[in-house]
Amino acid sequence: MSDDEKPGLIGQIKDKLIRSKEKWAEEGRAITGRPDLGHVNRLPPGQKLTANWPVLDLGVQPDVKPQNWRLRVTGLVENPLHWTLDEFRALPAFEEVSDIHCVTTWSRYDNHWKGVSSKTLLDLVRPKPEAGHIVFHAYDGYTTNVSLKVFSDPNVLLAYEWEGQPLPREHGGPVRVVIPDWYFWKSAKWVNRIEFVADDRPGFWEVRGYHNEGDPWKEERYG
Ligand SMILES: Nc1nc2c(c(=O)[nH]1)N[C@H]1C(S)=C(S)[C@@H](COP(=O)(O)O)O[C@H]1N2
Ligand SMILES: [Mo]
Repeated sequence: MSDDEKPGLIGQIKDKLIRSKEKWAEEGRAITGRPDLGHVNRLPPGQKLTANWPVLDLGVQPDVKPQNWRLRVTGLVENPLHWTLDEFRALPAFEEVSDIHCVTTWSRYDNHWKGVSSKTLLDLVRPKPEAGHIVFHAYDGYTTNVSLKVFSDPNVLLAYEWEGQPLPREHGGPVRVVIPDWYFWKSAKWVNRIEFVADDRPGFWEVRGYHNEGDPWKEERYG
């Protein structure tokens, strides 16, 4: 899918769903006011453990065929690169087990991911000194932002497998971002571009009442 096709998809998003999530943000829903800064528990405050894996999206699940998937790295890097899925899967693989915490209050433990670590990607593209932030762009028009520091965390990856299987389409396959230390809205599904920028640029939910960071241990849900 080319970038030109994206505005059509974003036009189809479920306005009602977005409105209700915005309303949650306005009302501060699910804030317990009991931060667990010491991480004595595994379950962050206000979260409920789930065994299944809920699907959340904007009402569109782009059908990106493996042969059509591309990932581009743009912006403030010394070495802008792009990969096909085969090329991406030929990069050094990184495997990781981590917990998911969604701002809508479900958490899921022990997800086995395989993909390319942010470290491998950063070593290849070499961010310029002025690059301080990252914007993820996805095939459905979704965007989300993190600092370069957060992206550099050793548990961050671009995942193409979950539990030993290709990442399912509804969960962002062929490739999604996984940032375990932040609420899951920061983990862009169907990622197709990683943009390095100097100044922070809030993404889709960040401009609709969600926190700019998203640390579940501090309940950074809405901001
Ligand atoms: N491209 C894209 N990525 C996205 C979203 C989205 O709508 N589009 N939703 C975010 C939100 S709000 C959540 S909670 C998680 C949900 O991931 P899951 O459906 O695999 O559970 O994806 C995040 N990444
Ligand atoms: Mo979410």
